[in-house]
Amino acid sequence: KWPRGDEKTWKEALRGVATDEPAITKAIVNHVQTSLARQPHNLDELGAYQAAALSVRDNLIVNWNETQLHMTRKAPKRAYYLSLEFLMGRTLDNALLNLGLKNKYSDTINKLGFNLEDLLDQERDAALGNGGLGRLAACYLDSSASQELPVWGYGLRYQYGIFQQLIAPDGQQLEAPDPWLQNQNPWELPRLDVNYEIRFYGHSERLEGGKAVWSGGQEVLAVAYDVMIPGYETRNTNNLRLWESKPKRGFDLNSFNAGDYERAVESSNSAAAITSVLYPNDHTTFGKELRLKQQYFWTAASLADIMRRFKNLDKPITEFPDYVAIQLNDTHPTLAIPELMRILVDEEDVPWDLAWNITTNTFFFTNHTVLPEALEKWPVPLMEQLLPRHMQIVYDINFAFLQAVDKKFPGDLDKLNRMSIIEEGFPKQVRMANLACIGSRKVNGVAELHSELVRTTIMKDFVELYGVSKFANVTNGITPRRWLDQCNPGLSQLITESLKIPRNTWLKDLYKLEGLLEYAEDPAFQRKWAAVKQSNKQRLAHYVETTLGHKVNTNAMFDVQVKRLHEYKRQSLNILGVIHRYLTLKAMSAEERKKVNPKVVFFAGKAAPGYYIAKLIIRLIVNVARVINEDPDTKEYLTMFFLPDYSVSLAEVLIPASDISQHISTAGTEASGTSNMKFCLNGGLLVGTVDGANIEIAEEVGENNVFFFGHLTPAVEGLRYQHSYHPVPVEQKSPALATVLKEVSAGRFGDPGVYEPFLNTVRQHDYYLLTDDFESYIRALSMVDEAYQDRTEWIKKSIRTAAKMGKFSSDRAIQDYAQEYWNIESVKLGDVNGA
Ligand code: 6GP
Repeated sequence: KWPRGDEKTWKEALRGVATDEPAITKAIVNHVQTSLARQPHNLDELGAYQAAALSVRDNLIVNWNETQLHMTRKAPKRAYYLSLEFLMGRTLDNALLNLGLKNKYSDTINKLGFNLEDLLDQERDAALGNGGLGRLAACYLDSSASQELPVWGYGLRYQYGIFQQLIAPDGQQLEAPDPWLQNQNPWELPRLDVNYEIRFYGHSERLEGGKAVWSGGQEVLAVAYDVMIPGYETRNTNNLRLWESKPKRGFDLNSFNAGDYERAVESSNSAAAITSVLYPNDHTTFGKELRLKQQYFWTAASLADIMRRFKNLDKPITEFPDYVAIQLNDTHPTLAIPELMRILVDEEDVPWDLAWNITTNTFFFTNHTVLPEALEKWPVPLMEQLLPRHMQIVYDINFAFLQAVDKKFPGDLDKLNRMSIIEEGFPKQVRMANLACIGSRKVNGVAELHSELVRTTIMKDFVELYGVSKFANVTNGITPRRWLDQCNPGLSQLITESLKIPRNTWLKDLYKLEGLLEYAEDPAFQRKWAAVKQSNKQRLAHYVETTLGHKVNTNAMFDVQVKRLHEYKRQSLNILGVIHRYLTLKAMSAEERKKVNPKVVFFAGKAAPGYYIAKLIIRLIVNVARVINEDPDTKEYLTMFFLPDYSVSLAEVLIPASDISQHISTAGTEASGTSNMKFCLNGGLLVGTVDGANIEIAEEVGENNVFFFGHLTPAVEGLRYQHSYHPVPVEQKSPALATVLKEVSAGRFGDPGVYEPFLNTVRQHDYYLLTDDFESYIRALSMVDEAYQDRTEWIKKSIRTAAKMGKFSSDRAIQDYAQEYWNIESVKLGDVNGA
């Protein structure tokens, strides 16, 4: 029954999605005229981008709105992905491809006197993430929407995303703020009506039966901003809800009434500060109060929202886990566990044991690294002050938990100590990984090797307690829509033509790429394949020329390493390898050099602002590039570029252009890696260590198509022990490396002395095993050179690699989560063009 008014009047006026050119033109021009209040003669590219984006947004809103209504009616079980980071990148191109409107928009925009590609370049990246963990969350949202799964993301709407990286004249990284919201963000919908009050500080008074009352302190408001997540070729449009902090209206009435106006204003400032900035640290935690505030603010708002939605279903509270699954993206949202307990016990009057049962059937926990510096711990005194009720709940959880451990392993005090949520010491600390594990139904790592390391190292005791079935693996994936179709349209088209199936078929079932195998030997196909790579290399060369003012030899091999700067990722090994190559070239005669395979090496990546050694490595890269790019003896054979301000958008240009890319972490340290998958999907080959998802990539494409080197994971511990107790000088282990270090020390690349702190990490403890892996690394690079000489063989490898990437679609990963973890099913609204 029609809810109100005259059905016909409504229906005639309800706007559908604008899908034909006249409607699109009208929509764009309307936005120029009204939303932007501009005219054709003062419309610049930014304005034209905004008008186009607003018109696409209208389409998304229509679909989004229908999806939400449909989901509310169907009331399926839903999954929620709680992530402090969503590294979304740009939206317009992706939305047009998903809606199937790119060509029509391109034509329309031409007629309006602009070029779509130029407009796409006007968009600022939404860079609310640091690296792999945040980009994975973005790929998972894409796959969830594309597979019509009822999945929402919950995160924070930071005013400032990851910092903008500048390179100073001396080569150092500088950080500038990223005011990404400056020009308004067309992709979000402010929902000022959706808001929750979030409490901090105050005191908690225990009552009978495990309950308590938490009162006093400071309250701030969490306001929702909804970001529409379109699925590929479906009308299903999911939601990413980001919270912004605001002072609660009427702010601190007590100080206000006491005439202390300044204190009242102060509290409103601190409320806004909560969501002001993304912490730029990757894999490290600093125990900052504001970060803990962010974590609680976000988990409390998200849980309040989830609980409200559940209550609208009018089901008994015991059925909560039948309707709600919550994935914890690393330990950052772990406070959701005591928060759900607080809601159930204190607000819903659920007995403690039942509440614990509900909680432990709701949460799932993904670990993204075994590096010890990334395991979050919060000082008990800080938590007691900021979240007094949660601290009590954590103690209560821990008490019951330790009793259970003691029952199973009587008298094993060491075990109790290791497994306790509370770490003894001054101050005591709350171990978030232990809490996350204890409060979740399942724990997973992000690639086979990593999940095995989770089971045998950081979670060993927990595996003994709970049994191994709680600890599983979901190998990461990437969305082929952005990471092939969007970033490499030439290759996408070639694939569609060759497979003779519609583009949307293989983009939704990436295993279909295997059909390319039969063309690997076909010379005509090889030529086309190589031509696509060549034009992508030209696109990158053009980018380098316009940003750095340097010409790039596109006939050279393109060797790329792009990722966060971190000692464990060993950009250090790469730069020392480049220096070695340079010194070798210098020592050759002009005749000998002519036989050398020319190579261009690209680096990009940000270092955490406080990470001294990582920043020093950037400085070294930049300064080595200066020297070798100007050396007339060698520059024909070797050049190198550090591209500043790495981003999702820059990755979209770099990845399709690579012949070879480097994934060279110390074995056992890179949980998975996801750019390795992106490079391979675009026909780039890998040089890498036997680590993370490199291993599974090699399993798929065959070891002969991957250039592996270096020590294996089981050897790492022993080598580190050796470094500490029986050190062997670098000269003995690797004379080549010793020479490289000496040249850097001596000031060949500027400023003798500047790099000593970094060089000493290699000479002294060498925690990341550069000295152990250098020789085999150099050998692997020679094998790469050799393989590249036979261009036809290389192209075959490239084709075979891309063809075997089916497993690494994030659609597969999300199906795994949906079936094995969340127990949710897709709910179809309808495809883009039909009912
Ligand atoms: C990263 C891992 O280092 C990377 O190997 C993995 O591919 C990615 O997560 C996605 O799973 N971890 C982080 O970015 C991080 O901050 C706490 O971990």
